[in-house]
Amino acid sequence: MLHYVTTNEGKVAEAASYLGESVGQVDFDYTEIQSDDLGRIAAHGAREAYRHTVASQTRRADGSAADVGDAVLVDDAGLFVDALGGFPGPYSSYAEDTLGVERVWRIAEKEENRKAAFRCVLAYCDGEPFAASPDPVDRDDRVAAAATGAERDAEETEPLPVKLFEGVVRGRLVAPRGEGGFGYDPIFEHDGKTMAEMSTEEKNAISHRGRALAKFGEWFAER
Ligand code: ITT
Repeated sequence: MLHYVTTNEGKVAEAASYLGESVGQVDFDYTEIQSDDLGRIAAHGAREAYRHTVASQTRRADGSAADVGDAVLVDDAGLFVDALGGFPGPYSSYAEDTLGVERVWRIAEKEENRKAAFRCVLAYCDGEPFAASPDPVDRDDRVAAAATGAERDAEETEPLPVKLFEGVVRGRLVAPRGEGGFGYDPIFEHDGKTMAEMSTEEKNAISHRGRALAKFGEWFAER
């Protein structure tokens, strides 16, 4: 059983559509450290989530008890607007909560260059080390822990390697269109359609998350 650790139902729907029924949501709000590197944020989250699952009985989306110690997958994503120096980037969730998607569009609308990228990093941890492969492994437990002031904890526990899978899609910002998807989907256009105008399958075929899931799925099948 693979635990998809997120508070965001939209992400789970996309992951389940890609990876099938073997994925269960763990609604665990891990600490998001401050960093401009999504990989570092996701890796820190995956360690915390893994330690959380081994320490406690977690629950699947359907309410049944999940096995303790199963693998976790954390998904950290963001919208990076070229003309705004990558903003909101790692602060996308904060910007959505405070400004709202419509106002992010209003800010971007003033710019001549409306190009943007969506990035997603999936961070996988099952407590075991990894063989060499093209996708990077984050072993920087102590540095990430120090950023949250949890240095002592990291020193007292075994460092946990975390495998990272990244996906990127480029597009441009437009006035909101479409009813599907979630988050910034209505203002992000790729190939003439906003992501909110795509079905889950269409979005997965080209999206940052779909691309990261494709890399992860191929690697996980061998694991
Ligand atoms: P978790 O951290 O619990 O997974 P979250 O929604 O806070 O949930 P992120 O920090 O990764 O997740 O999300 C950053 C923001 O980007 C947030 O406002 C999301 O709604 C948005 N977002 C992430 N993936 C997206 C996607 O595929 N399409 C549109 N918006 C997305």
